[in-house]
Amino acid sequence: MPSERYYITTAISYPNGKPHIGHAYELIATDALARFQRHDGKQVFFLTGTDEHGIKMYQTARKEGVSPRELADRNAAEFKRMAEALGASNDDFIRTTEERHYRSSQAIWRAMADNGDIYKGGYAGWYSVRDEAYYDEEETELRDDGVRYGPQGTPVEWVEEESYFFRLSAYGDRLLKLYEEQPDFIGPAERRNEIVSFVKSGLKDLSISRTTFDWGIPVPGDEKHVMYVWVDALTNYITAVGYPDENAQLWPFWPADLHVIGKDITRFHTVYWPAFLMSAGIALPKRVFGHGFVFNRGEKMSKSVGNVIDPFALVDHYGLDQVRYFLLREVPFGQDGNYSHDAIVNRTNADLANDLGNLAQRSLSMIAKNCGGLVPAKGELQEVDRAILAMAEDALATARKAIGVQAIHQALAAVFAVVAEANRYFAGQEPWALRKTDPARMETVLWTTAETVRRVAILCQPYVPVSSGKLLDLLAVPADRREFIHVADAFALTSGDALPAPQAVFPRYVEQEAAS
Ligand code: ME8
Repeated sequence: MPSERYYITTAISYPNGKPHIGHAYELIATDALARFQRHDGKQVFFLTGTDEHGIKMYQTARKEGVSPRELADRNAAEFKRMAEALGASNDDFIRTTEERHYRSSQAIWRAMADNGDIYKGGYAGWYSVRDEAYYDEEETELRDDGVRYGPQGTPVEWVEEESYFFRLSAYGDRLLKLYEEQPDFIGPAERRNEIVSFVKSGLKDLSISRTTFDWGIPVPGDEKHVMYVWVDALTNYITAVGYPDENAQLWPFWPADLHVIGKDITRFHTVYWPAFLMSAGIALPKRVFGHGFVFNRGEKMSKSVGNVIDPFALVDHYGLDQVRYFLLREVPFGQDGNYSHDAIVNRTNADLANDLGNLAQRSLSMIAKNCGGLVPAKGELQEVDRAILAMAEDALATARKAIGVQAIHQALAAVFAVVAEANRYFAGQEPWALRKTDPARMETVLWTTAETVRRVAILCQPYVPVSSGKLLDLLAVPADRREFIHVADAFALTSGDALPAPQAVFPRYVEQEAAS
């Protein structure tokens, strides 16, 4: 039976430098969302990549004395390496300097031109290289330092040149209609409100080509111009699924279900991008979610971590699943958040090592000792047993609802509420005391606990895939019984099945300074 398709993307990062924690955050969150849909039975296509053109790349390369292509090659390799280090399950990694992307960007340009939406004119206005964005004078501010700044706090410079324009001004009403008819198009709600009022205030035509440098995709028919980097950048989402070849194998994935981006680039994704697509006669993505920013709280972390902004160092130091869990649990998705050594250590030790790790370790080692290393005999279940098992099963529905609106932290909280309750259950049932008084009941309690751990481990896979996999291995759950449908009673642990020797899955973080 062909399953439902789900197409999800991250923003594509500028490889003008090495990846930082913000890039890692976005990739981890999008990976969790992608994995969730896969475990929920969908056919997922998950895309990430690098945005390699534009004046920022050009200027950085000049400063470093290398060609833009060399700079892009060097750093795109780092972004790919980061995707691996973070356990990202992306199905493709697009680089905008690839041939397929030139073809696709030139095709969308022609489609917009054929629709009468592109004309040649002259541009004079403010440009931020850091944001690769044009701003209206009213959006800029001349500060005491004599420098003019744009709305994101980056310096702007006056630009005057011949340029092609996109007739964005003609799309205001259609965009407002889109936001109204498809209220889920922009999330979270604050972002939607900002964009609606931006569009209501009136849209100007958008300068979409540059002539002062040549690091970009040539404008079809006028090679003196290169495309404005955002025209080509946004197009990556359709390039990867085969545009302009609508018979491409992956094209049925379009329109994308979800573009995950940072809040600073919401305007590009919810105003320019749908307008370009409308103009070119291409279906619109279903939803754009603008997540918040993560900041270093500024405290010194640990000597051995060195530069903690570096995602590789974070993963090396704290462990992959620990970093993933922390970022996904601690920062409500959509809001800004902080990360700090203490906060990561606290989540690692309290939630992962103490709550989930100990639950698994204590129940599995009792099983190893008292049940001959076999799944315990499940006797008649009591109300308490049924309650914890039902809670674990119900967490799936709660998580599904939360993930539907990208509330990743709530989905995780629902699963960890089960873990907390399971610990209370285990402590309350005192299986160690039952060992003497009622061994049959002890086995039922241990079975119930192990079965709860199985359900929790299945549900944890999107967020902490490596550790969840280890837990499922310890419960001898076959690889083809790890999807969300398998949380149900019908797939519960079978008494008498052999289990491997238990091992600790979630190590505690021990302060190195103190340990040495
Ligand atoms: O914006 N916290 O690239 P980029 C969280 N090439 N997210 C952050 C962050 C932080 N501290 N810093 C950056 C671009 N991000 C364009 C995108 S898409 C067609 C083109 C997020 O390398 C940022 O919001 O500056 C964006 O979603 C992504 O990282 C890449 O940022």
